[in-house]
Amino acid sequence: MFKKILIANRGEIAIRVMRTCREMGISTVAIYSEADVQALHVRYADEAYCVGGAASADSYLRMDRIIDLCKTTGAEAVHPGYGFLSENAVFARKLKENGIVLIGPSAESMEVMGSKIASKQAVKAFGVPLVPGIDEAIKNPEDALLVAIEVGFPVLVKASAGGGGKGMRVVDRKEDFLSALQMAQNEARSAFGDDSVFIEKYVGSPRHIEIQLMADNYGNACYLFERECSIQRRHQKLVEEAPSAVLTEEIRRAMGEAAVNVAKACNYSGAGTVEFLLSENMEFYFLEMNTRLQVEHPVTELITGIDLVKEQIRVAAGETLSFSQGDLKIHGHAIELRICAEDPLNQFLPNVGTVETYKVPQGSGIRVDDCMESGMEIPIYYDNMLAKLIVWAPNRLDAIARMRRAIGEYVITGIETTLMFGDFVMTHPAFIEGKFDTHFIQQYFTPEAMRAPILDEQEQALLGVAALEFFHREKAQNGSSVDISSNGGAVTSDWYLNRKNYS
Ligand code: MV4
Repeated sequence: MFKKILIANRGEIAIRVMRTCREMGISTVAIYSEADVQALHVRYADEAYCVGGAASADSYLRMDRIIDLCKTTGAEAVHPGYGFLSENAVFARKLKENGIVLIGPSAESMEVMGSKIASKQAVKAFGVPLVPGIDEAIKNPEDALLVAIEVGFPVLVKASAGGGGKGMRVVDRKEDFLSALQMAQNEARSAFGDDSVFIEKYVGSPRHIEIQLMADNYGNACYLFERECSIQRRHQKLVEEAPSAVLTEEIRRAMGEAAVNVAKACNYSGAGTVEFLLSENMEFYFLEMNTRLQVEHPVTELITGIDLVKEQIRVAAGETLSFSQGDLKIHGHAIELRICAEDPLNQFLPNVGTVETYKVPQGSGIRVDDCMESGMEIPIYYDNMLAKLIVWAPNRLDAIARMRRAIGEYVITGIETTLMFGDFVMTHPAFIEGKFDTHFIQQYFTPEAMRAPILDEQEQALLGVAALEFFHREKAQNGSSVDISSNGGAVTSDWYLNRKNYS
């Protein structure tokens, strides 16, 4: 086993990784930028070194300095976290050339999965379901039009080098196809330096469901069930949960097995996530694979009892997976809320400033992954996700109630965050009933709905668990009677809105 690991990241994920290292008796090396001198991840580590200026390109992305630091500190392996260098095949290759282990997959796996076209071609032979369309870069626009007519409009033109929603264009009518194709190619060329585009049937109201998997270097691969990530805004996830409220055991197994086949198709090693679209009629299609540990991995850890970082480290050190598929079971329900420095009342605009008071919720079933303390100034150079609030409970409704309780206890003053938005989601009938797709925020969210209590005084007495029981009593008596169209469904108490005064 490794004796020392360098964590090439910052913020909550750096601390998350170091916590597991400490439990495994592995010492930790942190890196930091000039903007992060005061950061908590620096203080958590056994050793920490400044690698450059505030901008990521001058510090957290400096491969040369990171590799030098591994040599001078004697770190045998690098954990890249997510973002930064985590899916960079050049970095993976450089580490290997220098005899340093990357805690992640091979450069080759990253490259195949980094191209949408290459990944579709690789997984097709393994029987993984693909969205109808073509899995080749379009060469002849006229031929592409024929394919588009065959799969039926609307179709989606996607850039092969795109990802996370970048480089996509919906085409509703065949009359618009050729000009849309041209524009998509131009956009792809200027954004990614690669004008390869392909087409897929547009899936109208999909859910985003992804499968966590783990593979070792001896051909073993297991799926650790799904995460539902449909509550997104502009391709940024805000709420994730495991398991999904809608998967049957049969679909869960089929999706899990498809994900394992994706891993086999690219000779995968370590932790990875396969993204699927789930259509309204419960058909699922492979979208892409993320070759890193993801932000939302804690919900999977809470329902499986597996420490994904520990498994990553074990696999990278050449050990076999510590479990087989038959050992894995879903236990209870977990929900994660991302706490971002954004103002939901003002179009989720990022805001900067200093955190005045910071107090985390505590008690049964609560996990907070953060890197924050009272008085901390938030650097403007990096991602604005500051913390993750994750709850576990024996079932989904209890997890929702627990999330509401935890949000109520959480105190963050000085900056605006997405905490209150979390309460909007937890109290929305469509969320409570599990009837939502990737359009949830667009469909239901307004600042007014988040601010305004929709229940009368008597009903407000039903807050908390009682509010959930109220919705479900209604549902049981009248079918799906709760009107989710008229009022946005926020249940917000004076106590909740004014809680800063109580703290
Ligand atoms: C789609 C789609 C509908 N049909 N593909 C968005 C991000 C990228 N990973 C793929 N995405 C989509 N691909 C077909 N054929 C709809 C989306 C999509 C989406 C997917 C997951 C989560 C949120 C989304 C929001 C808008 C569009």
